Amino acid sequence: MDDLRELAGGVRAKARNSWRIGITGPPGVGKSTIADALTAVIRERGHTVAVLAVDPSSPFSGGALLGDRIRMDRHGTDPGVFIRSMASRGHMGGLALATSHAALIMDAAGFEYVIIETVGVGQSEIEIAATADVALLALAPGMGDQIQAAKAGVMEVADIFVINKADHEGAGRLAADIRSVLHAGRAERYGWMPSIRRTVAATDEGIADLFDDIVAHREHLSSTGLIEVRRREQSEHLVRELALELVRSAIDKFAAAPDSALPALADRIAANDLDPWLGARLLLQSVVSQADL
Ligand SMILES: Nc1nc2c(ncn2[C@@H]2O[C@H](COP(=O)(O)OP(=O)(O)OP(=O)(O)O)[C@@H](O)[C@H]2O)c(=O)[nH]1
Ligand SMILES: [Mg+2]
Repeated sequence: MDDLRELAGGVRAKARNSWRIGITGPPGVGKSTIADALTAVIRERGHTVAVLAVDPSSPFSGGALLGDRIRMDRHGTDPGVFIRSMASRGHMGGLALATSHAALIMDAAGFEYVIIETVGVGQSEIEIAATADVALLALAPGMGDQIQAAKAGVMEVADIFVINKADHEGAGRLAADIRSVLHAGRAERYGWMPSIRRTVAATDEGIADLFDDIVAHREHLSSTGLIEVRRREQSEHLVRELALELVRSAIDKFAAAPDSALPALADRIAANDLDPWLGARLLLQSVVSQADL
């Protein structure tokens, strides 16, 4: 990821031309299948596309890579398609940095669309929405209760709800559940009422309509000028993540130094001689004053 950071630094001055489509959702809901089908539609419409599958839970790129490769096989020889899987756990800055750096490079390489798939665990759904120009939340029938329960945060950041596996029973009920949650809260995002689209990604059904939704959302952001607001918020998110990363690595460096004051601080905390919060403040002060930021 350090290489990625360096590489991304080199392309930063260039204007952004690509449109970032984030796809998130629970494991197995069909995100990779949607990405694959969407790639086919985007190619049919004459655009190039890069697909990044990010696995926030795995430090290895083994299994996910293989799975995604297999499913994306129909685009394997197409020079207008670029496909990569990456793992973000244990890497510098996690998902937000990994994806925004990778997306920046894809942009510089001239891809018109960049699809970023992340499995919805922990904070990753919010992260992906903060990085993407359009955030797709994929769900499948039978997950209605899950929506009611814990997904409020994610519901708020989705621009398009994709009800995939609409060939399974319960798609109508799920759509109704989503609608009721949307109506209960402040649903509009950047002046856009999230659309709800049913798909059977495995047979490409509904995917062309899904792309039309993506285009309509894009036109909305462009014509209202709200894209500028969104991009600024993306930058704000990114710079905060970067700052956190700088602090984290400065702390690591501080702790690893041979003359580190950390063991002495820890001894005092262990002996109840120092409040841990005060210790943390002292640590932060020392780190920031000494750090080569
Ligand atoms: N019946 C049905 N099956 C589907 C549909 N879309 C995908 N599948 C199947 O669902 C399974 C999971 O699909 P994936 O695309 O790998 O799902 P994913 O969300 O990317 O999974 P993770 O990346 O592991 O979280 C595969 O066996 C797909 O063939 C659909 O619309 N209908
Ligand atoms: Mg997948």
